[in-house]
Amino acid sequence: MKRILTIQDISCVGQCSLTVALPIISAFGIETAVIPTAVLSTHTAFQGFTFHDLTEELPKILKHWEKENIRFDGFYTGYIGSVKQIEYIKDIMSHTAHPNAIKVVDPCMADHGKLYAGFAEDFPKHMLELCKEADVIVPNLTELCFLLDVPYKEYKKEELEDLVKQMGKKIDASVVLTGVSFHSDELGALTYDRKNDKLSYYFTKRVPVFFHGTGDCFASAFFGSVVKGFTYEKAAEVACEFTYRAIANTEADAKQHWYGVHFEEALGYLTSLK
Ligand code: PXL
Repeated sequence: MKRILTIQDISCVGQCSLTVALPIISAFGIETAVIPTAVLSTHTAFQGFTFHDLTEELPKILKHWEKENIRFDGFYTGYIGSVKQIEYIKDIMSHTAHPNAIKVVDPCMADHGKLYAGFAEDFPKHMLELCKEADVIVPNLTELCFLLDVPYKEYKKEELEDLVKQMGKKIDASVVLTGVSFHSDELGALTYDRKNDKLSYYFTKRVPVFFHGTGDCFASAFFGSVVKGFTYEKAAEVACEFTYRAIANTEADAKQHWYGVHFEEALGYLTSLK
């Protein structure tokens, strides 16, 4: 059985980051180890959340793992608790990777044109450094714009394709842009496979409600698919289908359950993949 490491926060309530990554990646039959970057009472879209930074735990954890000779087949990073963690994460990856371990970075820091609460204006330039370590990154449009330092606005199809290629070139990695839509009734992802210099799209029906945490569901299902051996194109398809199912499951409960999606009933889709 493959063993991977995912590094992101624990938001105790909120259905995002580790509380979704752990069950979703496990559903692929992959052993999922974690490093929490911070503990929050809820994710940052709630008012008045608590935040306990775990930055200085990271080097201690690595020191112990080195003694135990612990290695991983893949890494998936999400919400980072501090700029300093980026150097620590690079260290952890370089000391604990099996040869050919796959590295997925979700530059989780922004949405709808704005950085998440708590991130300084210069955070994207630090996140860019972590992206350079990745084989593939999974930004939304806001994150892509911050990483490329271009305005956040609606882009035409050809412009978007040019932006993901620019991004891939800048970090020498593949790029899966999430939340892509050219018609009001569809939503999907644009994948730029850098090695094959190939673009591909996958769309599902759009559920006309916004929920938090869908990027984390997407990234977790994408990562699980890649570790399982699927191409980036196929992995993006699986992630779109899974996220669509999770969102559709939540639509009727949107008022009460605004903070995340009911992904649990969609896990069966992942366990049945061949
Ligand atoms: O879903 C992304 C995410 C992860 N972790 C924390 C967040 C968010 C989005 O708001 O606040 C703490």
